[in-house]
Amino acid sequence: MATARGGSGAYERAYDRDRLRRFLSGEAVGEGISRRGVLRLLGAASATGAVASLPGLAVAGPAAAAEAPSRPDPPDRPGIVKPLPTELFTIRGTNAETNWAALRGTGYHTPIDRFFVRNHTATPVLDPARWRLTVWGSGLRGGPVEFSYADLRALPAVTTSVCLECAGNGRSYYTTQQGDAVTGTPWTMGAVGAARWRGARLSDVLRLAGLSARAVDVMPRGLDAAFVTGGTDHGRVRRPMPVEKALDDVLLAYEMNGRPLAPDHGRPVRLVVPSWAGIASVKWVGDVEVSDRPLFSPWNTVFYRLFGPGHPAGGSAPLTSQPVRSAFELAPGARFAAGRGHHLTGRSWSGQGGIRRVEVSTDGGAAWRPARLHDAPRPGGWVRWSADWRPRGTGPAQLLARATDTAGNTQPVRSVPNEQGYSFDAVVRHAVEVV
Ligand SMILES: Nc1nc2c(c(=O)[nH]1)N[C@H]1C(S)=C(S)[C@@H](COP(=O)(O)O)O[C@H]1N2
Ligand SMILES: [Mo]
Repeated sequence: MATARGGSGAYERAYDRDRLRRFLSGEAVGEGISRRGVLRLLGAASATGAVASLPGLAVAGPAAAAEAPSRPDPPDRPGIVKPLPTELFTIRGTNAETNWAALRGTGYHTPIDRFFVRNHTATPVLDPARWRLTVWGSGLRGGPVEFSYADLRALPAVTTSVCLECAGNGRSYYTTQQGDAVTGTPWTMGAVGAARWRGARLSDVLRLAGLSARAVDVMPRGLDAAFVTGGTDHGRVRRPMPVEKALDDVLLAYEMNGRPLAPDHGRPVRLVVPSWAGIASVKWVGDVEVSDRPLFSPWNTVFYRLFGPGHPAGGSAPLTSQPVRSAFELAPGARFAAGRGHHLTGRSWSGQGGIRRVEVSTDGGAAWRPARLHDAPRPGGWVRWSADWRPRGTGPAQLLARATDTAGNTQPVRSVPNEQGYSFDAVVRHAVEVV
């Protein structure tokens, strides 16, 4: 359902700016203390079990802990369940990046055997029959309410076809194309996929749980192990969103491409938050806090915001909708025979609208021509495109694709850098070899 203001990206951005201002000026939770102090506070709350002692979590918490041992992440064996053949994936720490060459000819939806996996820790293997979702917090009219897998399945089902993408997708190009120093998983452009998601509306669940008119924030939390990095225990993955977004188009998904969710993608239930950075789409969701005051977690304070010169002092508002991006369905350094006709294919997508135009350059960015679009522009989705190319001389060449979305955003030549390398939207210079 769309609320009066729901679905308005501008409203959400204004909301987040306001929330952040309140946070930084000490009006909200964590009053009078620094960002670092809030993190300590959050760490302490989860360590003392203040939250885990809620009735619903007494069941879900220990069961999840037993089923989700915190595994180390040797580079050859990340905590991912599905096979990761090298033709389909490039392993990056606990994550698996889709190889773009493996998407050629796969159709609109990314097959699950090649859908990227972004895990902060490791995939927990959860039993749908024992799983419970607990909805709780000051934004409800009453106490915590539990839902079983069967309860969710019994609610009206919604199917939606949308991209899921990591905010850090394309991060490595900050360094390789622009010379910027950034931290984080060095993805190329394969931390994105499109799937047909099916599930219950989060809005239906919130209403059944007794959503109050005072609710402002909704924070889902995963059942995977706590995320520990640099000696700090950040607790389990969780990130708040304004109640307007939660009531607008968010799903509690239990199916992906017509099958029950695979363990790596959130089995039994995950959030799907269309058009927003992937971190919003919490996997293995175990509880949802509904609050009458703004909520904070490391994932909307220290992570998933833009820091550095070129961004507001103290950092940007928490990231929400994704930028415009494009990729060729090609391996890096792919080889093409000179003097022959080649059919170049790729995809473009944006979190701010459908894709209405894609241009391709096969000479490093000097000349551009329109690509043929094979899908209609659709918010949250991507378009497949193609262009023909008959290279003449041999040697290295650069292929570029530049997309424009229905909101008028066009991919720039250079992305404004940020310390953690999010939101890379510049045109990628894809190096190939003509032989
Ligand atoms: N519980 C939990 N949810 C999570 C994550 C995680 O590590 N734990 N990673 C997030 C991030 S950063 C992304 S980009 C997406 C990735 O979803 P996928 O692995 O299904 O592709 O899940 C999000 N949800
Ligand atoms: Mo992500």
